[in-house]
Amino acid sequence: MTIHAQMQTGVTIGPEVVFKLQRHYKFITTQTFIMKTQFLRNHLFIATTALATLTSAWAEPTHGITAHENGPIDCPAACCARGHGGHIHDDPAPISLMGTHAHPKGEWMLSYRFMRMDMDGMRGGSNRVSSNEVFNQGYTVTPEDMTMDMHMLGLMYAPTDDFTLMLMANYIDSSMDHRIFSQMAANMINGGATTFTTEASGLGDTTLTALYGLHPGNGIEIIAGLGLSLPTGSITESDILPGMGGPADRRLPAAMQLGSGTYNLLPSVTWIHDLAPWAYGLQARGVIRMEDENNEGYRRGHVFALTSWVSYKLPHGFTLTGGAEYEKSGELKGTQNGVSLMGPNGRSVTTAFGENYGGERIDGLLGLHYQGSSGWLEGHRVGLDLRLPIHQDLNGLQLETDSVITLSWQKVF
Ligand SMILES: [Cu+2]
Repeated sequence: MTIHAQMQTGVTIGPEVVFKLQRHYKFITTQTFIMKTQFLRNHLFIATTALATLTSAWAEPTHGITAHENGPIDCPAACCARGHGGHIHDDPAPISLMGTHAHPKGEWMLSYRFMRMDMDGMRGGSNRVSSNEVFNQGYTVTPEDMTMDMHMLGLMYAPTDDFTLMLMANYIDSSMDHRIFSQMAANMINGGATTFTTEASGLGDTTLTALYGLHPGNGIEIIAGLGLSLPTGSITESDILPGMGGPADRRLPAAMQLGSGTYNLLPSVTWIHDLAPWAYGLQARGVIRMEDENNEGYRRGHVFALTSWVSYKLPHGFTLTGGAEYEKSGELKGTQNGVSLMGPNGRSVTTAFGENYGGERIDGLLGLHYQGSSGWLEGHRVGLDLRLPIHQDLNGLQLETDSVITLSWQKVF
């Protein structure tokens, strides 16, 4: 769709003008964005460190004497939620994390999350690289930026006091901007336009998770989760792409596909220590691909993530959260069916190659959520969560992530 518009514009006012306008606009937005994120990143890091230090200093002296706001400190999830007319058991975890609470028997919860991920500029390992540096490594096309929006609809139900089931469906909407290495190559494969955009949208993979909650007392809660990810997201999305003979409808690389194409196992363990008004927690989780390859000849890498956070309960139902997350993911294995590996400069696009997937990253998390306890707000929980990168060491050449924003709404029935 977008490429049609660009090409039509290109014919009217010339591709060079369009290209210059785009570069100019991108330069300005990139400069302001870098300034903004750098500022936020520094402050987020300081805030997180300060919170963590304060909490560890606080933890021991208050242990066992602080009254839980919703009851005694060793009150299990079941009694808290029941005793207070069905609001969500006080979940102090950042709202972008899943599987951080269980429900009492017979309780339902509906949730909606909106996530926007912004990526701008390429990275090789932990260093930023320019488009020209990508071309110098033999690629014909480089991604320059990407936006991914994800709408997540979740349903939780507890058949017993120990087990909670969670179903989650996603709708994904992605857009990626690219640049071709030279005008001559653009003439050969893209009708003369040196930039193009690809888009894909639709249902993502669906997950079904069982959570088992343990309450050993003293405000400690342990939740073990085991999920199964079903390959409901399409991996055969296409868009107008450059290639020999000019732009045509062609298969998109895995980075733009909506699903993984494989059945994945999602184990997780969450440990929360609630010392109201403070709480802190740890979550370890993974994505294990249960097949060697999907129907299109590849599989994405396994993922391991570890998140630690602290939260502080403010008056009037507000909770502030801060933390850090480490994530490691593997390369993409196999060869993507229908995705060309060759171009006029040698290789096609970075996303066609499995070595340009996965890597290690550390992100800072900062969030605020609000839990309604009376009137029409009773039982509603809304929140905002911001993730900013502290460290990224990506495999091969990939777009770096600049920010992830999550908005969330939850309601218990
Ligand atoms: Cu829930």
